[in-house]
Amino acid sequence: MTDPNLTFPKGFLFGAATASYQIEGAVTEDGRTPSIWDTFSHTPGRVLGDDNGDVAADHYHRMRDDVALMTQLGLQSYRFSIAWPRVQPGGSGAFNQKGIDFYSSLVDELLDHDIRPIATLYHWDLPQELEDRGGWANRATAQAFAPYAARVAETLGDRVHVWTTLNEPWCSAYLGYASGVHAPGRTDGADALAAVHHLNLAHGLAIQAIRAELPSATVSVTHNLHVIHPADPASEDDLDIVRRLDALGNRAFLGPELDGAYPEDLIADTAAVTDWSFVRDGDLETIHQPLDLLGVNYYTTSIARRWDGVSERHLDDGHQESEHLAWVGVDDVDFVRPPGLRTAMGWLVDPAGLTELLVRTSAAHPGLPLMVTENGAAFEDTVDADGQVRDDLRVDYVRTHLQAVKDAIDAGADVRGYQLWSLLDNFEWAWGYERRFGIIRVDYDTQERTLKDSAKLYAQVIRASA
Ligand code: IFM
Repeated sequence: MTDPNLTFPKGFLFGAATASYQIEGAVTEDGRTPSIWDTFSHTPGRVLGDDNGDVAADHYHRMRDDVALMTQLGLQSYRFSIAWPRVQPGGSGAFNQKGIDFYSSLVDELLDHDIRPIATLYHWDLPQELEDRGGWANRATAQAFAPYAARVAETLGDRVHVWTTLNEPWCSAYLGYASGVHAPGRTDGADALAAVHHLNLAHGLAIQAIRAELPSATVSVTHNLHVIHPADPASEDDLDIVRRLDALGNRAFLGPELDGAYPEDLIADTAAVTDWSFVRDGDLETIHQPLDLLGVNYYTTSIARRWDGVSERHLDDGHQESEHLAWVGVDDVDFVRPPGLRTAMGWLVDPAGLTELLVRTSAAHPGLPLMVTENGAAFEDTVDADGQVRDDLRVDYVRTHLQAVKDAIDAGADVRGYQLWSLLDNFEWAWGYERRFGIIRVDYDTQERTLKDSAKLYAQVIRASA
């Protein structure tokens, strides 16, 4: 049963989210060329079980059936990403009409079913050729992003309800170039900070390109904003660690994008790693584009303290362990593991953190609407003898996090929608197919889809709120 109080303001968009490499498969079809994730996942030892996205949830071939499932759930929006190497093989030069046609058909299919398309231009599948020329550590990658964005905007046009430039550039920069647990698997702090800047620059250039094509488009970016609390709120040391993590994790992106400047403390904290000379005159003006919406991805909260150099230390902030720290320059961080329910990712379940994040972000940026562009949980699902997936833990997770969104709205946050992660079980990056986030189960042997109980609960909430 849904809680009768769990109703949302008129116009609030309930949807679900996915990403190209995680669901599409068909990696060599119709002109698509390899991305950094094809290379990474085909490198032995990089992904759990040496899984890869070659087939994934086979969405490329099952797109219409998947849209039918969205319709069955009553989804009002669908957040998907566009694979750059499908649309522009190699990341520069000629565009690939067949790749473009796939996304064009998807958008039409969604609109035919009254589902609003929310399109993300970059959800981590960088064309391999661009990585071969330096990847996000190279300014040229940001410059290459603009013509790609322009072409997609021109083609999909005003059929797209919300445009998102980047998904979680924190992961692209720090997991890809510092800790190396994501593609391209590099481990150099200076490269990671250069990647932060070039991702920000790509965002600004893409917004300009979209607006040049579609002056009235709704444009946004999505961040996995971090909620990090000090282990001891009275400890200056712990508070300072949290400030440094916040600078790297949140303000390194929101600073230039929303306020037109990198935080001074970030530049000072990382002075031993880089002099930030990759920031050129005019870049901050390019990055600082007006936004219509800010996408917020939320899964968990963290607790951090300054490591005393003696006691047992945890470097696992919820992503895969690496001997190289994702948090560039915060060499004395210790992530504390408080008791409490954790998901299969090891992430603490903390719905109050979502309320806190939405209220805080909305208050800090008045006039900028927010959308929860991802929220969800991996749990170890089982299929019962009758074929049903009774994913009670995910049901609770979804219910309590929807309540958390409602609490944030009631406390004054301007939140316009909720895109549940994820529509389907999919390729969970370095964890392969081992971690299942879907509200729809995918049997990877047969590609059969089964609505889990969480999907049924979500459909009820949507119906009750409509
Ligand atoms: O699967 C990912 C997604 O691609 C980006 N945000 C977090 C999800 C769960 O880890």
